[in-house]
Amino acid sequence: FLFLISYSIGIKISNEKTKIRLNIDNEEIIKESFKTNEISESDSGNNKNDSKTIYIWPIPKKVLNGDITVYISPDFQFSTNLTTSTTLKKAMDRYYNLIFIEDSNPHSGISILKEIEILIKSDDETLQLGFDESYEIYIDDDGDNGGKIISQTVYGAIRALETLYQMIKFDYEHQYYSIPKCPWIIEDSPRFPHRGVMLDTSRHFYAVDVLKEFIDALAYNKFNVFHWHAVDSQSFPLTSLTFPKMTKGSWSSQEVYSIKDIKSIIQHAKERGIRVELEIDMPGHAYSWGIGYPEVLPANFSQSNQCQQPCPTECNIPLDVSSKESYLLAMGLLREFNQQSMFNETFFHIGGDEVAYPCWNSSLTISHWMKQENLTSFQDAAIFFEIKAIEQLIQLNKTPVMWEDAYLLFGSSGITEKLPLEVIVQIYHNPLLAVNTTKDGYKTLQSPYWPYYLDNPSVDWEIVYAFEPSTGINKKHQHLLLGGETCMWSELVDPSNLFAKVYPRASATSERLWSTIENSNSTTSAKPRLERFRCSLLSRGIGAAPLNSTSPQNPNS
Ligand code: CP6
Repeated sequence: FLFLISYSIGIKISNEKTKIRLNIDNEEIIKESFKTNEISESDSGNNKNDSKTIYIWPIPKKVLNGDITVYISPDFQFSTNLTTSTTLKKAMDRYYNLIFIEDSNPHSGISILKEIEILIKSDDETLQLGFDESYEIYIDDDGDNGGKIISQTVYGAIRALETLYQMIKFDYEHQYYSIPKCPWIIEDSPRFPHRGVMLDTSRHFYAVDVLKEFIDALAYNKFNVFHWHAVDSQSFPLTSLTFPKMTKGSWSSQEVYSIKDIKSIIQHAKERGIRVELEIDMPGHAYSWGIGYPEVLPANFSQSNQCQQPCPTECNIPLDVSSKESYLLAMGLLREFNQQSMFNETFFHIGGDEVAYPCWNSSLTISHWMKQENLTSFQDAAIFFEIKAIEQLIQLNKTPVMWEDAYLLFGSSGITEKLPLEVIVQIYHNPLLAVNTTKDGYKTLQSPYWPYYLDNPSVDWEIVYAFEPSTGINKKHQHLLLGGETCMWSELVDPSNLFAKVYPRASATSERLWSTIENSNSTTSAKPRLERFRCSLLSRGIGAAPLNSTSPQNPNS
C-alpha cells in the first residue's frame, strides 16, 4: 500500500516521517512528517458510512485522506509562485472572501495552518478546448507544514480552490475554521474537455448581473463552458455595431446587451475558467432579425399555417435564404462577433436547428432563386445557406458548432453534399446518434432533450445523473465525444426561477462529465454529497431547489 502511494504521487517514505518531494520547474519542495498510517484510500463517495464520505462535488479522481482535524489560523493566507497573474490574484481573493465570512478565533492547538501555497507551472492563460484543469492538493496533518495546491495552469488552481472551499468547515460554537480528515492528497482532472450549460436569453431577458451569477455557479460546479443561446425568434438582445437595427428585435431598449456588457460577461467567465460559446441561431429561429431588417424574412410567410402573425410562442421563422441581404447580415454578424477583441473563443455555434421549411412555401423570390441555383428542395436551399455560414467561420479560424439537424440534413436522401468535418455536432434528440456522428468522424456534444433539457420538469436529478453520454459509442471513436451540455430554454424561465430550474439537476451533469465512470455510478452514494453541495450553492446565494427523493419515472420507459 505504501508503495502504491509513493508510486502514484512520488512520496519518499522513510520509517516514521514521510517526505513528499514534488518537482516544480526544478524547484524541489519537501514537505515533512506525513504520517502515512493515518492515510486511507477513500472510496470516492461510494461509501455509505458518513464519516468516510468525501463531501466534494464533483468527486475528484483520486483522494487519500486521514481523520485529523487541522485548525486554520485567523491570519491564514494563500501564497503563490505566479505573482504576475491577475486572474490568480483575483481567484485567491475571491475564494478567501467566500471561505472566511465569519470572524474566527485563534485555536490554542499547537498545529495551526497558516498558509497554502499555490504552485503553478505555466503562465499560459489561453482558454480553449482541452485547456489544462488538472490539480493536486496536499494538506498535511500537521498544520505547521502548510498546504500546497499544484497545477499546470491558473485554471487548475481555480478548480483546486473550489475543492478546498468544499473541504473547509466552520465551527460556530468555537468560531474556528478547520480542515477535517487531514492529511489530504487529492489528484484531480476532468473526464471530458467540454462541460457546459446552455442558457437561452431570447425567450426571456437576463440582466448582466444574473448572467455573471450564472457563470459563478458554473465555476462552483467545475463546468467550463457557458453556451450562450443569445438570440432567437422571440428577441435579439445582442448589440451589433455593424447592424445597429438588430436590437430593434429586443424586448425593449432596456433588455439589450451592449458591447461593454458582452465584454464584461466574457471577462467574468475567463476569470473563472469558463469559455463563452456564443450561438447565433441561423437560418431558423430568426423572426426577431426582421424587426429591424424585414428584407431578411421570407415574403408572405404569414400565409403558412406554421408561421402566423402575431408570432406564436413556438414560431421559428427562418431567414429568406434567397435574399442577398440575409447573407450580408448573417455573415456580417459572424465577422463582427468573431473579432479577436470580442469572442476569442474558437467554438462558435450557428444553430442550424428546426428550419421551418413551410415558411418558404409562399415566397416567389425563393422559388425563382432555387430554380436559378438549381436547388430542387428546401433542404438543398438550407444547405446552400449553411455551407456559406460554415465557410465564413472556417475563414475566420473558428470552429463551427451546429445542432444535429445539420448532420441529418446533409446526410439525407438525394443530397450529395457532406457536412464539413470541421463542424462539431450537438445532439439533442436520440443520444445514440453519437454512435453515427463519431463513426463518421465528427466531434460530438451530447445534449439529448431526455434527460439534458432542464425545461422538462419531470426529469429529476437521478435520471440526469444516471445518463451516460458515451453509451453505445465504439471505443475507437470515443475520443470524438468532447462532452456535453445541459440546456436551459427560457420559454417558461426567467431570473425569478432560473437557479431553481437549473440546480441541482445541472450538478448531476457536472459530476457525470467531470468524474470517472467508476466514481459516479451510484445515485445512492451521490445523494448525500449532492445534498451537501446544494447547501454550498445556497450559502453562496445560488437558489438551487431541494432534491426530490421520490422522482417520477420516465414515461417512455
Ligand atoms: N429553441 C431552439 C428551442 C429548441 C431548440 N432550438 C427546443 C426543441 C425541443 C425541445 C426544447 C427546445 N426551444 N432554438 C432545439 C435545439 Cl423539447
